[in-house]
Parts: sequence; C-alpha cells; structure tokens
Amino acid sequence: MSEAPTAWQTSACILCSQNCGIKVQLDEQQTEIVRIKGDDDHPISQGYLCNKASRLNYYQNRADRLLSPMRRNASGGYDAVDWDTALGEIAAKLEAVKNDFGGDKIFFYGGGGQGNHLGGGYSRTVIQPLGVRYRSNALAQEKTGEFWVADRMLGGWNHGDFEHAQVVIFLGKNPWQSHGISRARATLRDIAKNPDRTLIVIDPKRTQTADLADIHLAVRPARDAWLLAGMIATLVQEDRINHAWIAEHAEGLVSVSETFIEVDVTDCAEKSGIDEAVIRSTARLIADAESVALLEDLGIQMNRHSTLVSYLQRLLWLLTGHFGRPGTHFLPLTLANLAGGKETGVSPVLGSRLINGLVPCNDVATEVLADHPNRYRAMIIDSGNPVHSLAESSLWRKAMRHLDVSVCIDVAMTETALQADYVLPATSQYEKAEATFFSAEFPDNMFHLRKPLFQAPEGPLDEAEIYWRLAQALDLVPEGIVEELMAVLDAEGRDGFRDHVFRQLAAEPALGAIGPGLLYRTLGQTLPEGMQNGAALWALCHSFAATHRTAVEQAGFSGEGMALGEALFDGIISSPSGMIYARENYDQMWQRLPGGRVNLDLPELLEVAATLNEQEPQETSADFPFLLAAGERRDFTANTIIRNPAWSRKDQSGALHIHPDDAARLNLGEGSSAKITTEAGAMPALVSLNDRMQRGFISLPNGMGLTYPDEYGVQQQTGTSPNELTVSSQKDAFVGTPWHKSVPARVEAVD
Ligand SMILES: Nc1nc2c(c(=O)[nH]1)N[C@H]1C(S)=C(S)[C@@H](COP(=O)(O)OP(=O)(O)OC[C@H]3O[C@@H](n4cnc5c(=O)[nH]c(N)nc54)[C@H](O)[C@@H]3O)O[C@H]1N2
Ligand SMILES: Nc1nc2c(c(=O)[nH]1)N[C@H]1C(S)=C(S)[C@@H](COP(=O)(O)OP(=O)(O)OC[C@H]3O[C@@H](n4cnc5c(=O)[nH]c(N)nc54)[C@H](O)[C@@H]3O)O[C@H]1N2
Ligand code: SF4
Ligand SMILES: [Mo]
Repeated sequence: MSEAPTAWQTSACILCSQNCGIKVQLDEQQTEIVRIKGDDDHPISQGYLCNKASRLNYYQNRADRLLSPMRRNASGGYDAVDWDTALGEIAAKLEAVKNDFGGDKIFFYGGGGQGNHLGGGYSRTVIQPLGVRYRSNALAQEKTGEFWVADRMLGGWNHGDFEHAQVVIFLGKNPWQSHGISRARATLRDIAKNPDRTLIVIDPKRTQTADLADIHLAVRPARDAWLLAGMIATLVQEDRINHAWIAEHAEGLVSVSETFIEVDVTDCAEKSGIDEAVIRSTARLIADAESVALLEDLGIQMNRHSTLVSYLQRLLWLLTGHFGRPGTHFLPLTLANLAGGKETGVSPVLGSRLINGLVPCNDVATEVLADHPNRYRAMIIDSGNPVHSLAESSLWRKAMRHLDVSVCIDVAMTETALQADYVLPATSQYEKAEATFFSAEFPDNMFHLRKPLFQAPEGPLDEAEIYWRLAQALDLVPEGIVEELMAVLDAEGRDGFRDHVFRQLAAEPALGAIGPGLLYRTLGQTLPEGMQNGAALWALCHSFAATHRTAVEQAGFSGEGMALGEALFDGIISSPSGMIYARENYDQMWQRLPGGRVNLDLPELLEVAATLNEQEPQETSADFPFLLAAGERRDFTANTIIRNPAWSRKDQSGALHIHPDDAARLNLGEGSSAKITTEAGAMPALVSLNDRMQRGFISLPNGMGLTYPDEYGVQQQTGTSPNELTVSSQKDAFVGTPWHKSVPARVEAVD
C-alpha cells in the first residue's frame, strides 16, 4: 500500500446523504486510497468530515467485488457469463413478461443509494419503453409519510435552518451519528456552547446528541404521538398560537383548534411518559422562541403513528409561526426532487397508496407472492439490497425466487444478488462521474458532480452503459441514431445538437423514452475525460433553468434563452468541489407554496389525533416484553455500503444494547450471547450493557449481518441482520412505512 502517494484529487464521501467533500491521495498504482481529508472548497461541508470518511478505501477495494455478469444455475449457484449472453437472455425474458402479462408486471427497485443517483436516471432508458409502472426505493420505507404530509401542508418537503435557529429540536433523530444536517458535529457543538440557544432532543435513548441537549425528552418508545399532541393541546388551550402570523400565512386553524381544545394533556403525559409540566413548558418555550427548527427522522418515521407524528411536529412549529424566515424552516430548491409527496394512485394488489410513484416497501414482496392476476412477475433491482434492508428478509427471499425473472445490478454479490436470476456488475461510485440530489440548503442550493478517481477494472460497466445495451437487446434503439447525433455534435456543437434533438423529439416522441442512454452515448462522449456519466444532467439543467431562471441567475449564471441551461451544465461539469446552482430569498420561496400559504388542516390525520386519548396503546405482551429498535445508526454503520467488517474500528459485530437492570434480570453479562425472538423468528446477538437505554427498550444497529469472504475465501456473516426480525405487516396505516423502531421482542441468554 503506502508507496509515494499521488497528488490530491477531489471527490465526496458516499457513506451518508451529506456527501461531504473530500480530498484523496491514491497509491502509486492508482488502485488504493491512502489518505483522505476534508475538502475546504466544498460549498457546504467546508472541510468537515466525520469519523467514517477515512475508511472509504474499504468501499472501493474489496474481496467481494463483482467482476462479471452472473447467471443463476439449477443448483442455486452462479456461473459467469459474458455481457451479450446475459443481456440477450434478460431482454428475452423481460419481453416475455411484457407480452404475456403487461409491462406493468415488471417492477423496478432502487436506483441509487447515499452517493449515487445518476444510475437510476439512466434506468429510464429501459423502464419507460418496457412500460414499467410500479417502482420503489428506500424512501418508501422511511420518508414517504413525511413527504405526503409536507406536500399537503407546504406544497413540498421542508428542511430547517439549524445553523441559525434559536431552538433546535431533533425528533427521533441522532445527528451526532447519523448527520442529516451539514457539518453535524460542529453545528451541534455550536448550539450546545451558546447559552442563548436551546437544544431539545426527543428520543427514548440518551444518545450522544441527547448528551449535548438542554432538554432531553426521553419519551416512551413509540409514544411520540401523545407527547406531540400534548404540546399542541397546550398551545391551543393556553392560546399560545401566533394568530397574527397565521392570519397572514396559513389556512385551517379552526379545524386544528377544534381538535386540540378537546385533547387531554394529562392523559398524553401518562401515555408518553413525559411529565405534564415538562410538556407544557416545552410547548411554551417553542411559542416564545425567536426561531425554531426541527428535524424528524427514523425514530418516528419507522414507528407507530409515523405519518401522524410527521403532521403533529409540523403543527407545532407552524402554529407558532416558525416557517419561511431565517432560523426556521424552508423549502429547498432541488435540482431533481426526490421528496415529492403527491399521491399517484394505488398499488396493483393490495391497493396501497403510492406516494410520488413509490409502492410502500413493506408491500412489495407481498405483491409478488400474492395469488392475484396483477402480481409483479419480474424485477430489476439497481443499487439496493432489499433482501437485507427491507422488512422480513425471509419473505423477500421467497418473493425473489417466485419471480419469472429477476435482475440485480450491484458492485457486490449481496444478499439480494444471491436470490436473483442475473447479477450485473456495475462500476463503483469512484469509477464514474457520480452525484446525488440530496442537498437541501437555503438560500443557496448546491450540486456536486464528482470526477472518477479510479479506472474501472475489466468487466463492470456504468449503469448508463448497462441500460443502453439492454435497450439495444430489447431492440429499442433506432438504427444509426447514435452516428447521426454524433455527426451533428461534431459539426454544430452542443447548440446545434440541442436544436436537432428537440426537432427529432417532436417528430418521434418515442425517442424521448431512451433519451438518457442516448445522451450518455452521444453527448457523453464529448465531455471531459471521465465525465461521460454526467451527460443526462444536461437535459436536467435545461429544464431546471427554464423553470427557475431567476434562482439560477441569482446564483451567478447568465445566458439568453437556452444559453442559461448550457451555462449551468458547464458549471456543473467544471466544478470539481461542487457549486451553487440556485439562490433564492424567502419571498421567492414563499411564492412556491400553493397560493403562497400554509395549510394546517389534514382532516384524516386530525381524525386520528382526536382518538389518541381513547387509545390504550399496548405494544408489548407477556410473550414479547421488550421493544426492539431494529436498526440504529452507530459509529461504524453505513447501511450496507461497506461490507467488509474490518472497516469498523469498534463494535464490529454490532452489539445489542440493553439496560443493565434488564440484563441482570436475564442473566446477560457484557459480551454474552443472547437470543432475540420476534414474530418473524429468532436471531443471536452479542450483548452490551448500556444505561442509555430505557428499561424494556433494546436496540440493534442497522446494516449488520452481511456476509464477507474471510482470508480463505469462505463467506462469514458478522452481526445480526435486523430484518430477519421484522415483519412486513407491521406498518403505518397511511403510507405503509415499517415499525422497525418498536418491534415486540423477547430476549434470552444462551450458553
Ligand atoms: N453512522 C451512520 N449514519 C447514517 C446511516 C448509517 O447507516 N450509519 N444511514 C443514513 C440513513 S439512510 C438515514 S435514513 C439516517 C437515519 O438517521 P437517524 O434517524 O438519526 O438514525 P437512527 O439511529 O436509526 O434513529 C434515530 C433515533 O431514533 C430513536 N428512536 C427509537 N425509537 C424511538 C421512538 O419511539 N421515538 C423517538 N422519538 N425516537 C426513537 C433512536 O434511539 C435513535 O437515536 O442516517 C443516515 N446516516
Ligand atoms: N430494520 C431496519 N432496516 C433498515 C433500516 C433500519 O433502520 N432498520 N434503515 C433503512 C434505511 S433508512 C435505508 S436508506 C436502507 C438502505 O439500504 P439499501 O437500500 O439496501 O441501501 P445501501 O445499503 O445504501 O446500498 C444498496 C446497494 O448499492 C450497492 N452499490 C454501491 N455502489 C453502487 C454503484 O455504484 N452502483 C450500483 N448499481 N450499486 C451500488 C451496494 O453494494 C448495496 O448493495 O436500509 C433500510 N433498512
Ligand atoms: S457526515 Fe460523515 S459519513 Fe456523512 S458524508 Fe460526511 S464524512 Fe461521510
Ligand atoms: Mo435511509
């Protein structure tokens, strides 16, 4: 490894949605990352990194790298096949499903992870022409409830101004470990240090974030709805509502007041486990604050009443006027909107609500296995590991084997790949230009197209190339089209190319369906070395510049007509550390709200809120006396992005956290082995005593239980796979998000 390192190159960390800018040095062979530091020129992270980034070489260099297309054989093993064979057979099988049952029986899952969203864009090259209608990704097991609520209240998903808010609230969120806000640890320390600012953490566990908090509301697991309802009832009953702000900016106060005037705060206190006086004083603090910013995450999104809680937390700061000015909340102006909250129909078997086209993840396997004419019969999975990461792994394994044909596109032979008929090897996120659409900032919005750091090995292909070749195998590509467009590019440059493409699209709209792949194969060839995968952004830049001209100009770009989109694209291609593509002020943001106003009234959720006092929640039973938080973010977890357990500097097998009193009762000592049993099955886990846990509340980390070859090439599994313990049917009533954070469970000592 450590020979003379090469010059510093610029990229980004791919281990969480923050995508902090990094500078790296490679070894002389240009195959290993030997040094990593923060990139001071990155507009948002500004040199910041957390503890995980230094381990990125474990993603790039791995013993389980997939180097050839694989085809499942009769005995369940896999044989290497060449690309033409694999894609030819896949095309024939997908076509058969389309012809016999309809393209809407082909399901698409994934399309991107924490660091790669461009591949998913190129998937359209085949899924549109095939007539794929149903799709999903990890957002539909965490954020769709929030998106649905935010869309109906604000016309879009909001984020908070945590750097400036006087009062900052984290609800079911541990940003010290999981980030989700820029430069999280620095920002948290700033808030904690400043006596004029207040940090409130709502979490049953005393997390590292809670250690820094002024107020830690250690709510009973799964009881946030009562806590928040109690706070809102306080605001309504003590008339601490900001009436002037609401008159100016919001609709629907009457229905909200009518509901919460009736809510019994004492009962809310009992059920949530938070003292009534504390509920009331916290509500008053929010009402009196200069500015409040709140962030919700998995602690409530993967829990009972999750969609209701997403609504209640918004009421809390909207009733008190904390939106649309500095230090509060805003709607980011994203280049491509991942957070759409519109209802777009229902799923074909269970009739579940689709949000932004996404089928609830908890329903997908069920809809494959159903005895129903509309069941899914084929699946393409790209950059996702649903067998491991979605509820009820055993059901997913069954579903995968039940499909007529399944294709998995990944860099490794994952738990999902091991159930697929075909596995196609992708280039890694550091072998092609990549980017995400996660950035959620205000007033500046930033985008970062990373240059590749490494030459790809022989075998894997960019997703764009995979989809293009599959489109060819499906006979979707008109003869000579690439040559024709290349000739135009050669002769007339991008301007002539653009006019030509638009003329052709008008004459032959079907061409638009293979558009992303076509751009990759034509325009992509003319981009600076290594940037080919950025080609599809060209179309996106044009549509964004056309819709948000002022915001793009305010970010410093200029150009008449279509020249603005070209300037934006040039900016993206030539900004190795990322760049600001849009800038807005708060007045302009307000104009993006429907009618320029906030809507407080979501009747079906108010209806549930009105029943909270009558409900007698009982999550545990004699059989399952614990609540298991299945999938907690810790120092060295990063979903399943890094599979080699050696990447973790501590707690490699991801211990079960349990309160010392519970452990003593069960004869469990530090480092002992336990058996965890749920409705889904039983799994072993290593025990760690942890007085940060409430009694009766246990937790396991996410992303564990992955297999990885040891030095002899034998697959070894490390840690407990959380979704062997979860079931699909435990999910939210509105959008089907899972109840992973409160799985009824039993714990026993094993010898
Ligand atoms: N280190 C690391 N960081 C990551 C990731 C990773 O794998 N590892 N993954 C990234 C991804 S994909 C995501 S979505 C985010 C998720 O980020 P977070 O949502 O912050 O992560 P979690 O640790 O799963 O859950 C947050 C908290 O919810 C609490 N909680 C559990 N039950 C309840 C409850 O009933 N009520 C309340 N109020 N809280 C409860 C837990 O104690 C925990 O502290 O993290 C991202 N960042
Ligand atoms: N019980 C429980 N389950 C959970 C959670 C929990 O808290 N509890 N957390 C959930 C959450 S919030 C999330 S976001 C999901 C995340 O889980 P997944 O959706 O499975 O996502 P990742 O682990 O990020 O990575 C998905 C796959 O992308 C592959 N990959 C990496 N780079 C590339 C590339 O360049 N191209 C391609 N084609 N593939 C690539 C990786 O090898 C991996 O197999 O897990 C969820 N599962
Ligand atoms: S916060 Fe940490 S894990 Fe997330 S992108 Fe930044 S360095 Fe990577
Ligand atoms: Mo996530």
